[in-house]
Amino acid sequence: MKLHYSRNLNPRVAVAVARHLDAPVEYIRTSPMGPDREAFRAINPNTLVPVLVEADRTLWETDAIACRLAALCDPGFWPADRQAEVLMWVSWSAHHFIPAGGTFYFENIIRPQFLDRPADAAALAEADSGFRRYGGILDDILAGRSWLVGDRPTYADFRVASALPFAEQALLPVSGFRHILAWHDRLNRIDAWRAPFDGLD
Ligand SMILES: N[C@@H](CCC(=O)N[C@@H](CS)C(=O)NCC(=O)O)C(=O)O
Repeated sequence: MKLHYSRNLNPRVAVAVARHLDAPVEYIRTSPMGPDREAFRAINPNTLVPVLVEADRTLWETDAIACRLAALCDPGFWPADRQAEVLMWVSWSAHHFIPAGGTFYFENIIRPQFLDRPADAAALAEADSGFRRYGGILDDILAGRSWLVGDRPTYADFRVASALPFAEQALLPVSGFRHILAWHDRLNRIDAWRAPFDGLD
């Protein structure tokens, strides 16, 4: 199995999952929008990473890759009896929490590297309001539990936390959310989450 990745937000989650589950994957650092973009289109027509390539199937989308790796390596990471709850968090983060965090990530990390234009203040203001709203919901829930689903880390935790490793550089307004910060400290005790790219290209 080959996992094509870059060091950006979504592939970071996929690599963290693969390493956490000790999945037997070959890690291939890829620039899907770089010079090999046209060749990469055959692997993923979206020209984005991560992509998991197996002998008989190719999966793009971080969530699908995590689902597949959990099924192969540790079903408890996406537990069958709590599948809907994990999916609830995956969906909530995709539609609400990550778009807010992702705007900070894009405007404050990606844009200065690749785009010659100032940060979009209106987009950041909207993201700030979204991050505070949904962050408040997450913080309240985490006040009463260590992990989002059950009593061990699952993919729900990895997915909802996608933007948090970039909090400082992206200027995420996370400082008031003490339960989110404590939860992310717990996640950071997992080597694969804290340093997914250690030893990789
Ligand atoms: N919905 C996709 C989004 C994938 C995506 O946006 N990937 C970005 C990184 S976050 C990408 O490939 N950018 C080009 C690069 O990293 O070189 C997923 O969850 O996998």
